[in-house]
Amino acid sequence: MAAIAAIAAIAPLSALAHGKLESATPAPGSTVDVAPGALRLTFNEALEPTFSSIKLSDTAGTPVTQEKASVDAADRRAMTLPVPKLASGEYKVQWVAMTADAHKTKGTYTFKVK
Ligand SMILES: [Cu+2]
Repeated sequence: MAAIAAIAAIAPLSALAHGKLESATPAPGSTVDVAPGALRLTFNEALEPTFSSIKLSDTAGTPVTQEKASVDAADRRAMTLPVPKLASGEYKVQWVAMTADAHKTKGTYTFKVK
């Protein structure tokens, strides 16, 4: 019962919360053996596709792809970015997330390809 009450108390707050990155593939700060075919970022709330984006660049700041991120139709909290075959090295992910309340949040993280 206490748990249910706690969830009920939290629910209205999370509906108003700003977009927050909950998980990503590859994970922030990780080193992957195999270059990913796509990045997938999952947020705490549904995203507005028009104003949400992912930019992937190498250590020199050069964009790795001109492709645009798309929101997953089956799970609107997730967006994916197809990426070309990545060489070994470090990559920087810059994301912008706009949620249904029109608030924008952004963040940056890196991952490495072995
Ligand atoms: Cu908000």
